[in-house]
Amino acid sequence: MAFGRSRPAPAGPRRPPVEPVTLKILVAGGFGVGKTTLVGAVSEIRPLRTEETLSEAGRPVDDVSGVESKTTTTVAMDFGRITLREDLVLYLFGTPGQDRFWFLWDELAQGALGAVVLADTRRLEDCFAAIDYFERRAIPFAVAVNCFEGAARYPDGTVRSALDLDPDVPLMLCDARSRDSVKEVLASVVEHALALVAPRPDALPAPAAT
Ligand SMILES: Nc1nc2c(ncn2[C@@H]2O[C@H](COP(=O)(O)OP(=O)(O)O)[C@@H](O)[C@H]2O)c(=O)[nH]1
Ligand SMILES: [Mg+2]
Repeated sequence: MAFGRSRPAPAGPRRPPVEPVTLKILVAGGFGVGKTTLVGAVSEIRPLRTEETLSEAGRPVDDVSGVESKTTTTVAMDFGRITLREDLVLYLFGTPGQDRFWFLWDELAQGALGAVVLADTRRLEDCFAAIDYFERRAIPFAVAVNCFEGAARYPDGTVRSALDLDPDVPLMLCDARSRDSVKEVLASVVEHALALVAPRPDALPAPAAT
């Protein structure tokens, strides 16, 4: 589950250095829902954006009729890092939005602890594909509704049933531009994912009676 190691955080005067655990979290959701914004809001490193220009390879699948001058397609991938706690560092990977980059999702999903699915209540259906993807692969995820101004607010139950979420999937509101808000979302994903992978104390056999 650990995705890599990073350098120990600087030690305090008396405390031994802490080697943080590093975990990989995916950030998914429809186009324009705020993935790049979310990664940028929390990342301690300048978010890396990989721009790939695919012209020949994309020609058969990119419908450029009417926009014949558009001979390139750009895919941007977001990557960032955040120290959630002294001993816990997250690497964030934004998933590409375009349908034909699903093969990249499989690469990105390797070793991921969990995922955030960003949703916009004005077009909830844009995140169905991401939810399906994580459900099928049993990758723990939380849904964060990015609260754009002007988007209607709905009760949790309404959003849950529209997305057909299992009751244990965390659902929260967030502002992808706010570091604190995004940190809360990430903490919730980590907590949810760890609860699923770690044996629960109440799942342990009861001690034998003496
Ligand atoms: N008002 C508002 N705008 C946002 C929020 N999150 C993202 N945006 C804007 O929405 C647009 C799309 O966001 P972006 O992060 O690029 O979406 P992506 O396609 O999922 O990466 C950008 O212009 C952002 O500035 C938000 O929480 N509130
Ligand atoms: Mg983006």
